Amino acid sequence: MTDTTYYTPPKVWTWDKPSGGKFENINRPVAGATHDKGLPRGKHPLQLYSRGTPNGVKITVLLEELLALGKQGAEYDAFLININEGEQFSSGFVEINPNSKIPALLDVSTSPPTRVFESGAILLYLAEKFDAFLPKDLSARAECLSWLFWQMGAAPFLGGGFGHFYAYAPEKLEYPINRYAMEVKRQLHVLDRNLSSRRYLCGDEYNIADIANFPWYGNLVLGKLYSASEFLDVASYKHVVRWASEIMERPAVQRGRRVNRNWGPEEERVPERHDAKDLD
Ligand SMILES: N[C@@H](CCC(=O)N[C@@H](CS)C(=O)NCC(=O)O)C(=O)O
Repeated sequence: MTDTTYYTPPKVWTWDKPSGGKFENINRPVAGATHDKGLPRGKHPLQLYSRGTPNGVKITVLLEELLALGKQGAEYDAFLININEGEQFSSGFVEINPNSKIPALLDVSTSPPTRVFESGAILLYLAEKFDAFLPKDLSARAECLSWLFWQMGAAPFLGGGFGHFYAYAPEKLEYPINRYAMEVKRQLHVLDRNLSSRRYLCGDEYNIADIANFPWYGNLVLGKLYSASEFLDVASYKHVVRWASEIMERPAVQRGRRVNRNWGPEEERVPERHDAKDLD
């Protein structure tokens, strides 16, 4: 029998004590800005406000892929939003993302500037704007969007569920770890079965569905997320490992995954990117 602390919920929940765990100083039950501060602006058409987490990396990988294709309009400034310090609650950030989460994009090449929030919406916006990494054929496009939206719905169980209770919660509790380990293994099996007959998630072409899924499920099976490789037996999802290893080799992925990263080995950190040379 596991030792568990039982909790009897009160009639009405109130925010009366710190939640504990890694994110206790940023979690709040209310939305909106906590302080008045504008966002910085760089010189490029695209202004990205983000951090090098899996959701942030999706966008910097796509931008680096677009630049590698020669799409000059995809030049971008990537400003670091230090979410551990509450910078996602500044008035400037809330103006472009009322949900106060990275990543958020401002396209200043349109008049007026276009704000885009939610990483899936940003990937779709950029793919449509630059006519790349999104199939044109209606059926192929539907398959791509299905795997893109699958990721948006599935990954919170991996990050907010499994990752939170396995790696970040102040105590290890069997019930939530069990529940989310089960779901994450099921998701890995979904991907593995799909990739058993396809090179990429939607077929022969690499596109925004792969770019969205890679930083979560690719990093997980390559042992770069939550130190959970052994616990989840990630090596058994052979097709996912093969897919992730191939994507990891792409030069744009190698570049994009370093942007807005302000932790880890020095050579992998590029807290802000304002020029291609920042990554060379
Ligand atoms: N569904 C959102 C999720 C974004 C998200 O959860 N971002 C996290 C970092 S990966 C964040 O900004 N957390 C700060 C907070 O919750 O205050 C997306 O895909 O853009």
